[in-house]
Formats: sequence, C-alpha cells, structure tokens
Amino acid sequence: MCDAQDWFTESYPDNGSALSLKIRAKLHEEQTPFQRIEIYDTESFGKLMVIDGCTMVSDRDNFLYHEMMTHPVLYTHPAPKTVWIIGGGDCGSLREVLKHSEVEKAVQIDIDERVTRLAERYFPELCEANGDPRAELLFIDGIQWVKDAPDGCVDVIIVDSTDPVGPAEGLFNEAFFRQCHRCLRTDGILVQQSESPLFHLPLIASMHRIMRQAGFAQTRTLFFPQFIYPSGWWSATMAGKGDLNRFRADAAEAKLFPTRYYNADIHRAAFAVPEFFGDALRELV
Ligand code: AG3
Repeated sequence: MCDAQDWFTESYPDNGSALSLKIRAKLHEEQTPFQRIEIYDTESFGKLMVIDGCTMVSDRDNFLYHEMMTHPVLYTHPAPKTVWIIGGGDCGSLREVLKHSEVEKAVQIDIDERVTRLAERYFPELCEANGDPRAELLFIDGIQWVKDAPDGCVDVIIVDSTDPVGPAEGLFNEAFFRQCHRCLRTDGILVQQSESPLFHLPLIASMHRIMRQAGFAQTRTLFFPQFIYPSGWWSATMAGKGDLNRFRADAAEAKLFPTRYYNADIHRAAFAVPEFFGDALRELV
C-alpha cells in the first residue's frame, strides 16, 4: 500500500472520477502572474507538468497529443507554409510542426514565458526544435496577437491551450474564431484542443456551432487516447475555410520524419465518428 502523499491526483468532481500518478518527488512549484505550475517526477510516466491542478504533459504520453494536434492538420492543409501555435508553451507542438519541411515559419504565442522556461529545463526533448531558424517564440497574449494580425496571413492556426477556464477561456468563443478566420488564407485551417468526447460533449458541440457561425465552411473532430487527461480520451476540432475531408495521404505515407502514433491509417481512423458523438452533433449544432 502506498501513502496518499505519494500520489498526484487530479479529480473531476463533475464526473465523479479522478486520475492519480504515483510520484517520486515534486521537482518544482511556482505561481506565475498567470497560473500555478508544478513539475513532478512520477514513477511510471516520467516527468509531469501540472498547471492550476490540471495535468498538461507527461514524458510518457505527450506524443499522442502533440502528434495529433499537428500532423492531421498539416497533412489536411494542401500547402502549409505559415503556422501559428497559440499556447503550446511546452514547445511539444512546435517540435512536431517543424518536422514538416514545407513549413517555412512557425510562431508560438504563449502568454506565460515560465511554461517554456520550465519545459526547457524539465522537458528538454520537447524543446529540441526551438533553435530552428523557422521558429519564433513570443510571450504575449495570443488573443491580442490574432486581433492585431493582418487579414489572410497564415495557413494553419493550432490552439494548444489549457482547459476553457482561466487564461484560456477567451480562446473558446466566436469573437476569437472570427479573428482566426480573418487571419487565415484561402484553405486555411484552425485546429483546437477540444477536451474529452466523453466528459465535455456539449463544449465540443458548441465549438462546432460557433466555428461555423464565425464563417468556417467545415468542422470536424478527431479523437485520440491521452491517459493523463480526464477520461483518458481526448479530441481536437478543426475548422476549415476549405475541404477538410481530403488529406495529402501520399505525403503522409511517405513522410520522412519519425512519429510514434501518427501515420496515414491513424489519420483516417481518428476522424471516424462514434454514434453518440454524431447524434449529439446533429442535436446540438
Ligand atoms: N493542453 C491540454 C490540456 C488539457 C488538460 N486538461 C486537464 N488535465 N484537465 C496541453 C498542453 C500540451 N502542450
């Protein structure tokens, strides 16, 4: 038996459940102007970053999330050259984006520089592409960045945020989606982490609705496992100016870089719509 103090627990009161990871040590804790960040060394998931009590990244399973936040959208877009990552301060999405040689510029805009500094220290492998000349790291408000940007200047916007409370709340509304729509070029795509299909279905349905209200022609959700997040099952939702049903399958099949989860078959499978999900979208959107 283990002492309760040896466990990190995130509980989900609305869903009467919790996730616990056995910890070896707490490596760091700080309150930034934006949020509380903790880093743990866990027994079987490697290092763990927690923000405001919510799990963000573990060594063991972050590849699922970061690969699925990036490669599906980049192979859906016909020619992604300019990419923005809103949030994503741990740099894991940036690393995946820069694996694509057709990407000429990737800008990561996270409001909290401390997330990146701690990732550099505790998750160095996520930060290994930060020195790429195509990468730019900004520590400013992503909502303001999008508001101030000119029309039609970006191909792909990846919103790699925390839950829709606190600093990330303003990333889940129509005004923000409208600004993203304005900044995207023809064929532009927005993809946003969209929580658990099992726990947060009304949120996902409302994202589809307001993305379409904001002017996007198509929306689609993709699914993937993520052990450390609520319910262990996660999603990302895409909003496209063009057709989201096609993707560059040949390029994905012939990709020259390694991935641990993503491949062309996973791409197709991730978009399969479960019955309860399709029903909910028909009812709620
Ligand atoms: N962004 C999604 C975090 C959501 C987790 N929610 C929770 N544990 N309640 C993660 C950032 C990874 N780059």
